[in-house]
Amino acid sequence: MATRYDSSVTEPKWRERWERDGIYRFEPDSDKPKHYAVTMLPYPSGNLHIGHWYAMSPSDVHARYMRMQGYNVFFPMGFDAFGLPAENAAIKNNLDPRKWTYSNIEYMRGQLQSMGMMVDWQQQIISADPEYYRWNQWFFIQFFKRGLAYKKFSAVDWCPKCNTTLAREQVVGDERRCERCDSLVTKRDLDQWYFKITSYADELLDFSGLDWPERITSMQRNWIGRSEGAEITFKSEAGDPITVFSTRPDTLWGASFMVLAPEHPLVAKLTSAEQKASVDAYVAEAIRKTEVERQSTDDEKPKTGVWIGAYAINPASQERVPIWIADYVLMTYGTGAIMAVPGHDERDFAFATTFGLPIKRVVVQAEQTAATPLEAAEPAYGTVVNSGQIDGLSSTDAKEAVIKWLEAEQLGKRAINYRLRDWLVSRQRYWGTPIPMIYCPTCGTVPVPEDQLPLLLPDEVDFKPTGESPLKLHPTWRFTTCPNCGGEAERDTDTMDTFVDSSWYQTRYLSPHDANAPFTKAIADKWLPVDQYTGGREHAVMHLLYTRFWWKAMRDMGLVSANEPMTRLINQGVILGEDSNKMSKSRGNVIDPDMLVAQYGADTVRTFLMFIGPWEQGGPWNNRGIEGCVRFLDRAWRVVTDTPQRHDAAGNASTLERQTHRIIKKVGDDIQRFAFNTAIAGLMEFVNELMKARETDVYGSEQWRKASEALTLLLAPIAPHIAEELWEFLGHSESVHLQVWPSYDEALLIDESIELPVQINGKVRGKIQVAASADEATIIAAALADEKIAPLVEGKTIVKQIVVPNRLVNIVIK
Ligand code: ANZ
Ligand code: ZN
Repeated sequence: MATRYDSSVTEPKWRERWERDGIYRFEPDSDKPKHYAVTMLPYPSGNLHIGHWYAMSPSDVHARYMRMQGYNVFFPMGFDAFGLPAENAAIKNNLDPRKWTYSNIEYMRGQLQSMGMMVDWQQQIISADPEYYRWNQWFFIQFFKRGLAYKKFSAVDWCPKCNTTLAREQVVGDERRCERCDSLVTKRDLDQWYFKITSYADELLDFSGLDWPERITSMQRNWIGRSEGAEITFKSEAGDPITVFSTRPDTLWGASFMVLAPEHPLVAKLTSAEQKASVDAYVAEAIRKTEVERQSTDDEKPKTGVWIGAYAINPASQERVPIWIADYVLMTYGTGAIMAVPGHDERDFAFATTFGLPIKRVVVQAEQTAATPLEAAEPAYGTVVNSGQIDGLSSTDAKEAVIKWLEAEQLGKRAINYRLRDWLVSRQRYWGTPIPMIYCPTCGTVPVPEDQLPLLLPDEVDFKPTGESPLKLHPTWRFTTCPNCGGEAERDTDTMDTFVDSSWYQTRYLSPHDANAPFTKAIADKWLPVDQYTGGREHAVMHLLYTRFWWKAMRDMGLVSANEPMTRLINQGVILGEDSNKMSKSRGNVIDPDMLVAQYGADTVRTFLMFIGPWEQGGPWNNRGIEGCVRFLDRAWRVVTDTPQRHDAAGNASTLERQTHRIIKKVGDDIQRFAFNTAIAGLMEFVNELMKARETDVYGSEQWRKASEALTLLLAPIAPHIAEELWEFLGHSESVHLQVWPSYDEALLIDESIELPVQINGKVRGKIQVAASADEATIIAAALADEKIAPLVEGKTIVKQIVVPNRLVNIVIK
């Protein structure tokens, strides 16, 4: 009889053995088919939380399963080590961000190792290592050379607390708060670097070949926001062309006024002397408001605006239309000017109503006529009216006709607009990758020569957030000579957005120490793209869009050949506190994984996390639930290792065989689709079946041995330590993690069938064949449908139906 299982002894023992034997070592050259699994790398905040466990350990289960399926699996891990928290800790506690980060990494690596993942730590990457960020700089320079990185002076979103610029994606909510610190975001004019993600906008809308969740692709689609329409040029009465973007060129005849964004460059020129004072006042006010305040489609919110004292000519109707400015028109979208069609656009309708401007119907529905009054804007497509030569066309056909006409008359052209903006990458902070650019008064912007990379971060800096990069305040760092002319020059003192680091890291894992290239081509050609990516869905529009952009840029540089970086993506849900609220220190509902591991062992924590519910949904933590998993693993342990008290009752080896084959199929299928909870539920049931079988003479038989081995193998991905211990107990010397996933026989999946006699009023009248596991309702239905029984009960009243399990069916009729 085996001793009780003690995770505190057994788990570290196996992890040491795995490490010693190198069973998880990356073998890029093996002949087996490759499977590259990546889970989003953690930020070294200092402590692993239960959310990390929830994201990573099930990913490890799938990776291990694929390995047992015969794949050469690579499942690496790293640290997303640059970023603001390190710098903020430095400011607050007077610590060196480097020390803070690297000591957190040391600690967290230990925590990660306690999970028992199949990670080869020799392949780890740390984005703050110069050997890593040097390639960020190299890519930056390649992007610059290819026109994918450019500098622009512009008003950018600025977090006054973090003292840095934010990418549009980092400004959250209607109130426009900083994603990190929740401060209200303001604007600032700065000279900034951008990556030209917009040049891939159309390609980024194409998700073909990707097995990604629909919610992620649709968020990306909305984020990119492609609108098809036309640019149409109106002319002011003085002859200045004013171009608008419209998705509804079919409504051109209904454009009864124009609206320019207050910042529009023509405002100053077109404004009349009489209107100048009120226009200036309005412009000053609008610039202070945030974009979202301005964009709000809230019906309650009154529309504001000012007539600028000028008119334009509608190029289709030749009508004279007044030109207004209003803050609901944004300078950052389209052309910053619109043709207002109040009959069919809600915002224009509200504006026209407020200011008494003409509202004209140019679209009708079936039950309407050209004279039907408009009570509100009617944005729906229909049939065109009151529009000269295009009257009678459907809105869709009219769009095409108007675009063709505009193009022929040189009054406009077909146009596509995107909501997507270029990726702002400059950050005025220290703890990031220095931007490898030099400004020479003679030669202009010159990249740092590639053989001088990495351009290292200086050690001694003052971190005080001043709004300027600490690199700029360093006494010497920024002063250099021009690589071109040798004259005095200055470095760019900003660092890169940390999303740069995570945009290509999956390629670096393959060859983390390559000193000649971002990754070793021969290995990358074989291993990329990533087959399975896992992580949180909060990364839908930043990381997951940036990494697709980066990949396409790498493809166009000839570095990779596939079109997408990660073929299959699965997002885990969120683990909530036991009170179903988000875990937070202030609520006191935070679950500490270290304590759980100390109390129950990693295998139990892994098992419970996967048992909580569908992985993609997440759910609340439950302290009672974990006890259930303790009992399950304990029973699994005992069923294999304990000798039963008695095992002399008659058992059925073929039933056990069927149960075994069925669970093999179920667990494999479930893990394959990341349905861990049902896989574990199935295993729990199987352990119960084994518990029963072991009290019978099946115990000790060949089939018994097969069933216990199958149980151990099926447990291996989920509870890798216990499975290893059981495997050894079963007499094997090679690791369970090097074994092949057990196979099943289709024929044995079909339920065993039994024969039941069917009585009518106590007399046997027939026999039926039903599945051994059939429930009562199925058995009765089969009995009533039987060709001998059916005619006997026809027209009679059934008084009672009795099923004696495994024995008989009795139907009492009158
Ligand atoms: C005339 C029109 C008639 C419009 C109609 C809509 C409905 P999406 O779909 O988001 O691309 N627009 C264009 N530029 C704008 C700007 N800078 N600020 C605010 N609004 C702007 O929206 C495109 C529509 O939004 C455009 O089509 C334009 O109004 C407005 F029945 O033109 B439309
Ligand atoms: Zn120069």
